[in-house]
Amino acid sequence: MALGALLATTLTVLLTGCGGDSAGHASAHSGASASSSSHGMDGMSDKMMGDPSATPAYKLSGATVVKGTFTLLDTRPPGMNDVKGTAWLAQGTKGTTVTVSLTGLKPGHVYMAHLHAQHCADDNGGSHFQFDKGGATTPPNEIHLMFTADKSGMGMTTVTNSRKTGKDAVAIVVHPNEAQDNRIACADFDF
Ligand SMILES: [Cu+2]
Repeated sequence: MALGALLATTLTVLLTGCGGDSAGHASAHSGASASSSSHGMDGMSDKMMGDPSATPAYKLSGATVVKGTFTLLDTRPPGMNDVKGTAWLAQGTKGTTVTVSLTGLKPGHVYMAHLHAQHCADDNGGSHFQFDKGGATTPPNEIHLMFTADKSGMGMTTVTNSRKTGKDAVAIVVHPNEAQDNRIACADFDF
């Protein structure tokens, strides 16, 4: 009887705790999605800039995968000296899938990575890779990955484009989302 009462009390405390917590998370999440859709994107376009829960490029079966290790660029902003990471580019029946995974970022900050048309040693990656050269500077004509660093400064996301880049998207460059002229790090794919 006493044990039953104790269990009931414990359960009530747990339920109350969970209720308060999940309400807090729910409002935090709706705040986050409201701010990401304020970039003028609908849900479809948001996915075109990456989905952290999508199957990463290195896990795709039947696709040809190349990999690159990020190296810091001299153009990086202050406080970005510990950025490290890897990018994978897979090409298969789904088109092109790209995954980036980085650590050493500023927690809570938003970053943008693009596929670039030149190698890292060549003008820090040069201009963006484009399927139709001279066309739109947005996805799906370019491949962009937008992601937010977590509390530990880790950021990862995956994006898929229905077309294949072939060997023309030779590198990937990561930028602070609010200052995309600023190049933090670059990785050459090992074609
Ligand atoms: Cu870029």
